[in-house]
Amino acid sequence: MKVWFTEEWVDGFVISVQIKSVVYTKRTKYQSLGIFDTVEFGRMLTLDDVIQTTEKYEYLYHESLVHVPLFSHEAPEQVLIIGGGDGGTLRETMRHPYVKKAVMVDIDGEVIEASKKYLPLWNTGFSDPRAEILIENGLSFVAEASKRFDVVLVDSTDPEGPGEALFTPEFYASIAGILKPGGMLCAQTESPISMPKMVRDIYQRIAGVFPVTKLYTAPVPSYPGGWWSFTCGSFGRDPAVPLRRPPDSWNLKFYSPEIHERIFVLNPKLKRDVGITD
Ligand code: AG3
Repeated sequence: MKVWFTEEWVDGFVISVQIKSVVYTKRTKYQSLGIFDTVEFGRMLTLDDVIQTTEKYEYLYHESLVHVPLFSHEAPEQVLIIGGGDGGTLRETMRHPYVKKAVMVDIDGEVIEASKKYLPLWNTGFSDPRAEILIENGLSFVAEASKRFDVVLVDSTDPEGPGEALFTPEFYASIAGILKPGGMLCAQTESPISMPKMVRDIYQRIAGVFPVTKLYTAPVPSYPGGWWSFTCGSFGRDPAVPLRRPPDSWNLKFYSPEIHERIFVLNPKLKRDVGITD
């Protein structure tokens, strides 16, 4: 018998992933968590029946979210990660020798615990002495933080349930308030192909706060439409210009300085959909 996990991508269109075994499931205080071994994607984490990360394709998402801002910032020493409980964003962040401290704030400690136990590929950053893990509401954290950061990475779920607050204008304004001079925000901003209106709304909210706002995209076959967007905001620094290159020893699979420059090139329909005029 074949067992399938199904996520509804949009009305009338689902993706189904064949399950080999159920590794762990839990109803946490905030969401339902599932970890599965799958036939095609390897190990997979789901939250509220939405695919969050898969062994086969996580590099596309995490390398894109992290290395674009970290390589375009002059000296990213203090990094804040909001969300990212699986650890993939932290793992990529900790590769950077510039980083003196990375604070990761996730609302759901049970996602972190499960990831530490069952997601060996993603969890290597947790043990880094420069990493500080806080189980807290990200919205309140940024609203109340006294510390300032060079780069803020928002690695949230979709704007439904616990992730919803992490797409609000208030949240982006609070982030702007805790950035150091030259600082930069970079957030995952949903699917440009299957949710263009959502991407537009999020982009416009970030553009309402940051004078420099730039969207880039990467393929992620396990997310709706197979194509994902990220948006950076800054007060001057151009996130599209890499200042350093990763050493070969990192063995990255997607990111390179050449990719960095190209992923900011957007097709005409996407520009129109999102309201980008330049
Ligand atoms: N966070 C963004 C996942 C969004 C996926 N959406 C969906 N499948 N509808 C990923 C967390 C990885 N660190």
